Amino acid sequence: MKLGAAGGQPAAWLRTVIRGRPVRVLAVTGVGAALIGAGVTSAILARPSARAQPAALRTPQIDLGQVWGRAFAQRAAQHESLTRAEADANQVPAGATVDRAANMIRFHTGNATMTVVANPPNGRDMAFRIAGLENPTIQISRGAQVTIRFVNGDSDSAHGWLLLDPVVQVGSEPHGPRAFPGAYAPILGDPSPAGQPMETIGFRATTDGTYRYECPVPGHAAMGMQGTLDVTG
Ligand SMILES: [Cu+2]
Repeated sequence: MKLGAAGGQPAAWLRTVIRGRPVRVLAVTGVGAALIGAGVTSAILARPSARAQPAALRTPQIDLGQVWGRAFAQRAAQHESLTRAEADANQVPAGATVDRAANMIRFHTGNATMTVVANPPNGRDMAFRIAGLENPTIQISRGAQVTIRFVNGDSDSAHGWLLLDPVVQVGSEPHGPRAFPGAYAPILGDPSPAGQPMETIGFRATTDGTYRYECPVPGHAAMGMQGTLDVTG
């Protein structure tokens, strides 16, 4: 890079002092500045206008779900066929009643076993399907042992399932600590020739409360992948 022609932008070396250290700053109009000092090599971006900013420096619009879908493909412990995943997504769990008008599932037994399918075909995008409902409210008795067969029914995006308590809103995203030990299905990637990735998890719902389940892939809860799980005595 020649002085005065940094990427076609006017440039000049400046001398200044940062935190007591003399440094040389290569100032490049409309792009940023590179700092070179004693033991310091770092880059600071100035605030060029969007028009002047080269495309490579603009904030990329990355869909982490798709990136992680590819990264986590082939890593699931279990798989099932897409046909089976679609059937599972609509299956009413044993020991439960479904109120479709209220979008609610109520378990009446001490063992609550259900299949949760993320983004199955022929359903609403960015939603969990359980017993034919999208993101239903799930009611469970205190002390119940909960078993969840979590299936990623998507063709090209990673998804997970996480139960939170309490819910803390960070920007547009709900977050918080895990509600109960084990109440987390790991992020599963894209399907493989073996089928849709699947993981079975279990936890005991020991404490009354209203908890929120969500997909932990950044942005997905805000796009709709969330619902409520109530534990009552
Ligand atoms: Cu997701």
